[in-house]
Amino acid sequence: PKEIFLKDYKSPDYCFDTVDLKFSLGEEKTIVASKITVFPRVEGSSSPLVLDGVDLKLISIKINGKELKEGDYCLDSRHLTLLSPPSGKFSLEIDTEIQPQKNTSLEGLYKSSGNFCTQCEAEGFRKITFYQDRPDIMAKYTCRIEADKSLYPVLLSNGNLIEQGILEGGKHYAVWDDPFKKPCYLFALVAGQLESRDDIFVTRTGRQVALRIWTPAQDVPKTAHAMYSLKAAMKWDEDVFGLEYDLDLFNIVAVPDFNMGAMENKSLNIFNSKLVLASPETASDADYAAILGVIGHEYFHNWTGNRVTCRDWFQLSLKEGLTVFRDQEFSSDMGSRTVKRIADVSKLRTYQFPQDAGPMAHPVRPHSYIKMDNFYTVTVYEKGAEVVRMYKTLLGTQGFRKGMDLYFKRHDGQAVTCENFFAAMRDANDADLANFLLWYSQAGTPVVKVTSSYKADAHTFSLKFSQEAPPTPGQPVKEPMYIPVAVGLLDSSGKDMPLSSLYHDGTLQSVASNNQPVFSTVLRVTKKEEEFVFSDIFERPIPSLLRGYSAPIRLESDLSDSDLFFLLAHDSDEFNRWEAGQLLARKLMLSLVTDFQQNKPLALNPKFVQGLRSILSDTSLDKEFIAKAITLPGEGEIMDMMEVADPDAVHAVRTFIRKELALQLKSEFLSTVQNNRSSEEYVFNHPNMGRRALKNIALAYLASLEDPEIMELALHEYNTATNMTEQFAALAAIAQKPGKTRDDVLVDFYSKWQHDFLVVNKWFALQAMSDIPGNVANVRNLLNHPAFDLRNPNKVYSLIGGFCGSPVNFHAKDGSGYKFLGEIVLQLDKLNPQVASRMVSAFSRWRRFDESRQKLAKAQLEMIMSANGLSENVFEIASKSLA
Ligand code: BAL
Ligand code: ZN
Repeated sequence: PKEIFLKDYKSPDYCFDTVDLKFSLGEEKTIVASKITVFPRVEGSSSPLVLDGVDLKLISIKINGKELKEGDYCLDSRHLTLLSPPSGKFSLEIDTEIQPQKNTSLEGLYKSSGNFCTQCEAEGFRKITFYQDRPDIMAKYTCRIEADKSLYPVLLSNGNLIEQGILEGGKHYAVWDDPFKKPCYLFALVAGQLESRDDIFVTRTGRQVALRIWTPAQDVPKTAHAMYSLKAAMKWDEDVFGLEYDLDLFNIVAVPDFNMGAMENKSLNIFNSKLVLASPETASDADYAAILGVIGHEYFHNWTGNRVTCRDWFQLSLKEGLTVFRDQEFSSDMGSRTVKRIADVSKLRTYQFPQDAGPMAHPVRPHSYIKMDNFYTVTVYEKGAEVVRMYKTLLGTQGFRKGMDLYFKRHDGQAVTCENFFAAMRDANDADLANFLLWYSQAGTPVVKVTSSYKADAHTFSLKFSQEAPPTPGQPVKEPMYIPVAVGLLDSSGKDMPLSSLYHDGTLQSVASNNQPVFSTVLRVTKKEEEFVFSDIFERPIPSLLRGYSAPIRLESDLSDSDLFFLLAHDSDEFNRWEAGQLLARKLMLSLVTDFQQNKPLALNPKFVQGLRSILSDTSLDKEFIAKAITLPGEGEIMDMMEVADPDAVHAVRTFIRKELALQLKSEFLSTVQNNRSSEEYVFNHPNMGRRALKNIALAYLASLEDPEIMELALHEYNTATNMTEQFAALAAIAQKPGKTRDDVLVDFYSKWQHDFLVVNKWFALQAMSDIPGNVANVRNLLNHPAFDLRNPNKVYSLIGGFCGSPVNFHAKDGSGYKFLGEIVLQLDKLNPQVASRMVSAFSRWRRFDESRQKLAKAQLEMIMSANGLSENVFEIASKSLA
């Protein structure tokens, strides 16, 4: 397989102006006729025109109406090359045949539940027709769709419907015209038996936009929340960024078979059903929140992605990091900012930090790839969003908005790079952002160490920073990064001290704003070692560092446990209150892991229990915040901090702490469950979600006890729940303990919900993630369950992905988990390489484990690498993991 490098980027020799597509959709074959106006980018040049094309049957090619003969072109399994095209503008017509009904890769045109749909990003358009399949080729499209009317009554594509009618033989047609230039990855087509929920959004300039969400008829009632989310997103983008929707129609289609979460095709977003369909009985609060965020995300792409797109795929974070940042802000504004920030930072730590520390580590803008699909990663998305957030932290809300405005003013209708975004932010604010661009090119999570000292006689408080970015594949040595560190100083009563000035680089600088002291300031840490000294500090403060998690780094400070308990109780930055609790929990867990490994008895620090008890009983706190604050760091996060990851020890310790907390806080947890029941109808809002989250975590703690009364309580909650959030939480609580009750309730849940594939996926995931010893056998059995299907990505993510997320069973000492995954990856690779490569990623950190596990995991990777006909997707991940 061939590696593609950013440094080799070249502008295309040919541009496309207009693209007219005609699809004749059929059961046996589909004919795609394309007519493209082509012109050389440099006038007079007549180099060969190379078109991408995979799994296509070429029927004919014409240039300016004249059919080409063999010898005028070259065809191989990936390209169609026109050897000597005309030197000026010309028309290129190509007819191809494809078989969407056989396409299990779910890229290009394929069938899902009998309907036709497309997924073209990143490089799926080349499975539809021969084309220059790269994002810097932007053209205006029309699309004519012809299909059987009774089988496919709804025919959709991008833009406006300009014509439709009846054809002979029971067929009909529709013609769509998209007035905006777009790259082919934003092309979309849907044809099928669908019905819509319709609504209208009136833009701030008074235009009426028709909104339609399409699903099979029986699911239309489950689209109310998606419609609410869409309208909220449209309004939010106007209010916050001044961005208005630009067409008179916006369509969303939900399909059950989809590799990703959703896709932002111009005016025809296609979604994984999981991220559209919700009802209180079938979807949890987490599902509702995900729908809000992803509907927002895809809508926001209309400006950040579609109107301004990427020059090449290396720039993916230009649109994804920015759009994730935008959806995070949207969700924050719609709910609790602190809780959303905690959730986003937890996600970064759980998934991105390990990637950044492993063999697949890559910069936010990767330098190379074999398969672009492998780079839709937490680094490009979530770390990319943190990079965008740092611009806002450095430039302020208004400065950031000025940068965004300039970005659109300069680049609307263009395919651009991360430097263009940086330049817009810098120029709009006349800012010195120094070497900030290193965030795009250096991989690895920087480690920042900070030590503090107070001089009572001089009234100064010093923070000394040192930073180190760890080596990553291909980048042994790193330069110091530009790191914004938001800081506040707490006095002995727990209040923020006023900050007015500090010494830095030998000068006294003001940190006041309009001559008024501030209570939090952003230090710009840019050197390998650097000191900031606050003046006029009249008592020893306790510093609150990296407030709001102002940079994606690992911070190591000299704060003592008692400082952390103080911050947990008092910090005005709620994120850092949570963070202080997490730091204490991490320290505690790591020290108990050592005790466990040395066969010492485990004991819980009473101060830790007391800290959690105070949080749990603090009625002034937001309930969702409390739920987050009493959640222990995940097992993966703790393993990540160990020299040699020990999944058994970490699991034993986390289980011990949970159980001990449940014993010692039993009465608090019991009253939390009782006081947070509700007889009201389900409402998706922050207070109600907080109530449910708190009740559910209390129940989960209690269920770790061997206590028949608690089992009764959990059963009661399961039987009386009126929404999926509480029903599923009760099921999960019961399922913690193997036995008849667990088995019966799992059977009951399936029989209740077997008609709803999204709920059944939750049932698969719950069993797959179980820490019950030897669970691999149960997961193997579930592969044969009638509701399971290896061809459906959601089912694979639930069952196989869920299993890999259970450290004790996936990393079982006997290698049974690794063997299972090895077998599945090979089966999946034949059906859907993108999904297979996501699954094989679970092996990538095999070197973190003990020798015996290393040997077993490595053997599976080698077995995969030796398989015949391995996809490039799996090859890239497996080979880089072994390198
Ligand atoms: N562009 C792929 C799906 C998404 O990130 O929106
Ligand atoms: Zn996106």
